[in-house]
Amino acid sequence: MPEAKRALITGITGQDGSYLAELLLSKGYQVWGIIRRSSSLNTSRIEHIRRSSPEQESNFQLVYGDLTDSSSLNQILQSVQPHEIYNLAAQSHVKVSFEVPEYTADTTALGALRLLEGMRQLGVKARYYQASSSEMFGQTEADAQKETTPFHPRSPYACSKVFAYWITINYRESYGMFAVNGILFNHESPRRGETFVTRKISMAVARIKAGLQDKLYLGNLDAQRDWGYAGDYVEAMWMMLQQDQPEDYVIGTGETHSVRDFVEEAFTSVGLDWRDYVEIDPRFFRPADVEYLRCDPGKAKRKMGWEPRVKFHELVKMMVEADLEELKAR
Ligand code: NDP
Ligand code: GDR
Repeated sequence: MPEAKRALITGITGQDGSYLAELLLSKGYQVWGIIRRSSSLNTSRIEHIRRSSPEQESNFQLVYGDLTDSSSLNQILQSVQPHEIYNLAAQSHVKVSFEVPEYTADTTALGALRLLEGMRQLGVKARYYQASSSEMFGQTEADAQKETTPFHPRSPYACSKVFAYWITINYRESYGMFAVNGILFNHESPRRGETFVTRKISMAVARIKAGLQDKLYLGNLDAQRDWGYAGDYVEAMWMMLQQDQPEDYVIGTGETHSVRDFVEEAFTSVGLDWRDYVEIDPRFFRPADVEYLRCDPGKAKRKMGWEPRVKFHELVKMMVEADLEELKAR
């Protein structure tokens, strides 16, 4: 039997890391995930994998490390000798990046460099995926953003992602590495972090419906995003590393909706009028925001045959229903 492929995932405890781990295990990979020590449990999104079949469990290994600590990263690279590396770890919250800009750059920008340089120095010949972001387009003039659209980042987070994007290309061009950027537009799921706007809304709708909450406080309702489903997007990550040539791709649905649309759709799905519950709180505005994003995913469809399966309406429904179920299960 051929040796199983080994994949190393940074950010495995996050939304995308958990879906990607499931996908790779289903394809027969051995999955290694980097986790951080924390005072409270941070593995809730991957506990079900650890508790699944003995075979799956033996193909799933967690190791302690941190993107700010090259000694831990180098040790892991050397011992795991992965065939594929998915760099999903980041301080990923845009608003928080204004509060902790230096830490955000250390993890989100320099973290990518530490991995790439570790691979180079140790001679690790893995294929490398960099989790780049539509936030890099920022204040964009384009009606739909694609691989060639210029960047205008609007936050310390987005500036850090621009560095990580270019250093990935630089290592590809300088050292012939198979290193690619997936420029992913917003993608959500029932596992989305609770302080991102979609999950904040779906949880509030479920709690208001259950009589546990009266109001939902939000910031900018006019911002428009291209929202897709995380489960679809991790497939695109894997596909990018299976191509003959290392290339960068934008991944999104091609549709845009405002935060207000999301709110309306979510409240309507449980028979409520959002105007009775939503209040604006200036605390949730950012020093600079990204007002409009819409992906042109034409290249991903043409070259990889990737297409999103879940669109806006189903996504909102999926998230609200999951939060209603979670409340019932308590
Ligand atoms: P999450 O915020 O859910 O997960 C981030 C992960 O990174 C967590 O596992 C977190 O660990 C880990 N992490 C944070 N800092 C460090 C560090 N210093 N060292 C090691 N690990 C660290 O993000 P998502 O899953 O939503 O996103 C995955 C990646 O894709 C991120 O890089 C994000 O910026 C990017 N991205 C996300 C998009 C989206 O819409 N979701 C769109 C485009 C890009 P812990 O659990 O311990 O905090
Ligand atoms: P974003 O996602 O900044 O696009 O980054 P987020 O859900 O945080 O914000 C989307 C838009 O909603 C507006 N908004 C609010 N946002 C939050 N979090 N909380 C609120 O109360 C609120 N009210 C209005 C924001 O101003 C913004 O315009 C996400 C992250 O996953 C990044 O890591 C990723 O790179 C990008 O998506 C693509």
